[in-house]
Amino acid sequence: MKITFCCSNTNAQPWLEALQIALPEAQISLWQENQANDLADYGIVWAPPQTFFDEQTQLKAIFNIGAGVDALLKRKIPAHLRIVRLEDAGMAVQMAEYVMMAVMNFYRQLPAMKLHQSQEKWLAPVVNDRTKMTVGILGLGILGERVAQALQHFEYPVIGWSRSPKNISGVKSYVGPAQLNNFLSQSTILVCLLPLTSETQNILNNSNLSQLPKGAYVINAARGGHLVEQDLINLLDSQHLAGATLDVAQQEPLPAGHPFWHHPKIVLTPHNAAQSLVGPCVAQISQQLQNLHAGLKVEGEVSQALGY
Ligand code: NDP
Ligand code: OXD
Repeated sequence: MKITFCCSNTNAQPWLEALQIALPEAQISLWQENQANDLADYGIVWAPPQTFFDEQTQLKAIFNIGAGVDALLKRKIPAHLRIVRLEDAGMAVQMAEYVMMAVMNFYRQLPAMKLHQSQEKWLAPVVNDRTKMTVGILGLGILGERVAQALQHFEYPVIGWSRSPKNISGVKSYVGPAQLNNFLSQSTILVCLLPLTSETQNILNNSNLSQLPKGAYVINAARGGHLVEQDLINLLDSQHLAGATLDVAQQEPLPAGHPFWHHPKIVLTPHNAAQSLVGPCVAQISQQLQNLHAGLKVEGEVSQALGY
């Protein structure tokens, strides 16, 4: 079988080496433009250009080196082409860690303590009531569920919102647009772990964020396209929201002069909440690719219609 690897902004060498070890029978090569004669059966990709699809006309399936497929689905992709994304593959624990870092930073009031430190004050902030620190997770999928477990370990009340109902122990499930306001009005900390689709784009807007209780905290570790950035800034500046941790932005890297760089209530990280690590990702992709090739069940298939 022939596999072509096309990942922008990635050092391809460690991936190619690990893939060749995992799939010794396969001919694996780095995709290069204008080599339309070299047609592969499978693609392993991250944000490929449209030319990739225009030239690689014999592909049976593509494997996305990431959980989110929003960038991929911007391309014109033949409807028959099967698309497989990563499910967890070492990302869920990283995401749980990231969200816990942000939740604890807020709940344990680290910025206030840093300020006291700079003022040489040995002063403990008033303890927040944990039972009132309900964490609402938008998106109770692979990552959202793992995050819910981590939060429950530290006894935060957790609720979640998704398209279909969920049965996760201790997590109240809210479903669809009709239950969104009820869910938001109870979320003292809001965590976004939704895929970016036409339905979820701009979901973190003034109207929805205003439903959060006064003094709420927002964590967006999903996609920049979920957040209307100016609405967040207005709600932070008007004191409705206490702060935000953002791993993603509408434009990445964040452009020079963007208000997020220096906003005192925003913690910004460079889209590294959960990274695709070569070992676990290659293990999952090679297994799914072999399953698909053998006509067996494949996990992580993406619906082009739903957009995730
Ligand atoms: P999943 O597909 O497993 O979960 C998505 C969840 O969102 C599901 O619960 C789904 O509901 C819900 N959902 C989707 N559309 C809607 C909608 N219209 N209304 C309500 N709920 C909806 O994805 P993952 O958990 O694996 O990943 C989530 C996202 O996290 C990725 O798409 C990616 O954008 C982002 N990500 C960010 C990373 C980072 O480093 N910042 C790293 C990895 C991922 P249902 O279960 O009913 O289908
Ligand atoms: C992903 C990401 O979607 O890293 O996997 O953002």
